Amino acid sequence: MPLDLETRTQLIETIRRFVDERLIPREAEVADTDAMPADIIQEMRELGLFGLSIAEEFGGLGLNMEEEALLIFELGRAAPAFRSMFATNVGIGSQGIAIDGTPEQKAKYLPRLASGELIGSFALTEPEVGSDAGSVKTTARREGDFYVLNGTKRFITNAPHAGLFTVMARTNPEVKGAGGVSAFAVEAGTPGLSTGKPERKMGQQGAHVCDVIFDNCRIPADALIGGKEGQGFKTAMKVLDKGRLHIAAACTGLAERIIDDMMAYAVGRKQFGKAIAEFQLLQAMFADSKAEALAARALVLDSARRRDAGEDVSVAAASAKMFASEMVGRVADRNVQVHGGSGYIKDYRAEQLFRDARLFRIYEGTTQIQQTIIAKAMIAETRAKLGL
Ligand code: COS
Repeated sequence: MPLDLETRTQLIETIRRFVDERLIPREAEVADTDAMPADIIQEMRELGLFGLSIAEEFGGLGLNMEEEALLIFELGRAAPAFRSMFATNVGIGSQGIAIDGTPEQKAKYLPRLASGELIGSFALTEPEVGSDAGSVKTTARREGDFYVLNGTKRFITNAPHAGLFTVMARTNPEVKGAGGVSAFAVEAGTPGLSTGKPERKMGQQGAHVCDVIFDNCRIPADALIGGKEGQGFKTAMKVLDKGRLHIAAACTGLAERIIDDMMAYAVGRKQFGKAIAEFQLLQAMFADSKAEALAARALVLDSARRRDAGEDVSVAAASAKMFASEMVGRVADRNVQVHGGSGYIKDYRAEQLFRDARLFRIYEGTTQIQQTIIAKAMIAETRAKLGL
């Protein structure tokens, strides 16, 4: 059930205050220490952020996609590492189970994911399998009442903190493509599962990624998500459709924040005897940024409403993710330019947010993969229309 307008407005205002008063002031500390403060994680738990998208019957807030997007616009205004802390539980780390899990799997894991007691991670990418996600090489061999997992997953967000992994692995070696892949819910601490050293990254310090290694890792057969082999790739794609809308909302929120920073600097900074905001060459940057951020917001909300109405949003989600992530890249770049020399100096947030924003064009599907998804659907639709 959608929230009534008053509750929704209150929730947005609470989150906005949390972002302005608690998260933005801690950005430098998180970036410098590359760690998420325990008190902030606890406050995120208390606000219900880990369970935004998880149904109320499992202890989450049960928001629909439109409501989630509205909150992520706000949360996206803080440096992205903060959102990353709970976002895998809201999206890719829980939704495999929420969308395709058996009733037992949902009952077992969703309450602990919703409360933030358990951090969920999504393990699809491998050293040799990035964009070509249907080619996963990690194997899951059936042995009686168990599966035995072998392989390595790479760049897995929140893996160092995860208690539960959604793992895509090949159950049928005869089928080389997507149809041979199954999804599993694998608990951290299972013998044979280990995590690598956290990667050193370009940006988003405070958010952590590392390898996840399976070495004869035996898991019970009922860890197979949905209880059916060969469905794992489709589960992953459904999870990513939703995840891409979430990322597009995060990009939009970050762009809106950066625009505020850009304007505050431009109005305060004087050159040639007046505020640099008075110069028309900069005004073009402000106007382009504003119009593009408004367009992203509208696209995200329209796509989210379509998903809530039960439409297939693969193309809309790919379009929103592509547009919003490219847009925030341009906005972050203009902000560095407006800041001039200060834009290159660490004491200002412009350079950090520029580096932080860069990841959005890569993870949960690169811009080029989104283009492929959109174009492929357009061609298929046209062929069907023309009977070709
Ligand atoms: N929802 C449900 N099912 C989907 C789907 C979706 N969004 N997208 C594809 N499928 C289904 C297809 O219908 C097809 O089913 P059938 O075999 O029954 O016809 C199956 O999945 C295979 O689809 P397709 O042939 O399109 O797969 P491809 O191997 O061509 O791969 C891309 C498609 C490139 C889009 C996919 O591999 C992808 O998204 N790659 C990027 C992965 C990514 O985002 N990684 C980021 C890391 S995770 S944070």
